[in-house]
Amino acid sequence: MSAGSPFGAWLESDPEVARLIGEEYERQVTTIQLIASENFTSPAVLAATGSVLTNKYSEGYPGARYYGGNRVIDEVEDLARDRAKSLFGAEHANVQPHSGANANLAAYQALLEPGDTVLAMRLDHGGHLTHGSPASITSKIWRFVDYGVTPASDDPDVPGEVIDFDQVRDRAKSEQPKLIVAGSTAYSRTIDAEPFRQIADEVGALLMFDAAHPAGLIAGGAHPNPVEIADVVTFTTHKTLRGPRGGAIVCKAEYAKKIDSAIFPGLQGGPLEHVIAAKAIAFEEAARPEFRAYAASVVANAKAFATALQVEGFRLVSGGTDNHLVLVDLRPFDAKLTGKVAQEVLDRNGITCNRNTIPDDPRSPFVTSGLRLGTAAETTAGMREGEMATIAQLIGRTLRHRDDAKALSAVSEEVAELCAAFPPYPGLVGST
Ligand code: DSN
Repeated sequence: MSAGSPFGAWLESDPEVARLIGEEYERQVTTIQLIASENFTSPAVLAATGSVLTNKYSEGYPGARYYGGNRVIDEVEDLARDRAKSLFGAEHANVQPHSGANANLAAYQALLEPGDTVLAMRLDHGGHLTHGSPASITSKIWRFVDYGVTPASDDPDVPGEVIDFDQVRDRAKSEQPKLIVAGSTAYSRTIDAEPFRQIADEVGALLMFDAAHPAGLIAGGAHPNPVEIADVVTFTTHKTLRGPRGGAIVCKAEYAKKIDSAIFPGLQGGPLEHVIAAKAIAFEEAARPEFRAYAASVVANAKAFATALQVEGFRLVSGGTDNHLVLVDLRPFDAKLTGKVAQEVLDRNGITCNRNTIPDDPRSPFVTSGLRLGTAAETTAGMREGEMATIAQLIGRTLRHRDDAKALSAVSEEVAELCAAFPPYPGLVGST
């Protein structure tokens, strides 16, 4: 095992895997993590995901399992469900989805019949694969129609590249969807559930809010809570919520039975109770006052980052951010620079992020003209607005001097110094 890994002697029986985990640990703590859907979970969450709960089969739900020996597991899952309900003010919670994609699939399965129409955000305007991408099974089972964002605007009084609610209403009226999906995977503005609810009510549709990205901001009071407004809210537990990798669903009591049946036996088999225990820990952590401060810092950092990126000459989709991410349009910075090349150059120099399509991107989703950058992980590591300005400068220098080995070497050194000053796991043995 690498000297830098804090994950102990149990892995020594498999040196190959131990080495890889150690190397990944080193990568995470010595490079800057800007992927908007990632975070650093707490040591307690790491411990629960590595616990003996992984040994247990518990198909079913607390009090109604298909296997014996679930007395303790029932308590674990009940605790996680109760904490999720309390955190989001929900009537019902299902903590079994293995991922956000599964949570979305289950919600569709619970609320729709095959062939029903769903109105959701366009993928290239910020929607998710499970919002009806032709590549996703969702589009093979249900009929998806889409809405997008308004055109870019130079007029400060006309907000550009924000959800076009006139289009949402027009599409809802003409397509008569059974379900409207609010929520996105690459949208840097607040998503208010209220106007979606109004439109859904006008056309007699149900409303689902995909809160995969803002779940932690919602828990921490830095984004409006859609739970009382939407019929069903799906989310992931590993992004801004800072828990283990996984999904969850909260909903009104009237949909509880359908949602539960859609997850099991509809979509999944045995739940991952070690992950559910870790979700319970994350829900408790997110209810603490310090998590409110964290959520506020994530947003403040993203705003500072946005300003500093603009100083570097980058155009931001919608002109800025209200949440944990910014979407950079690289074309005004350098018309020849694609998202793919930018991601690769940054990666080689210790800055981890992902390429992303921008609205109406002329390039393919594999190449793209944009980068998506998020502040959730490095805020957990303790970075604040000053460090965000430094990272924006490092990004600008890396991409401007991407063929200059000396300039890139200087960037890599500064990245290493910055990461050494903000270790995400300072209490763990072997961490830097
Ligand atoms: N891949 C997730 C994200 O990065 O937003 C969504 O599935």
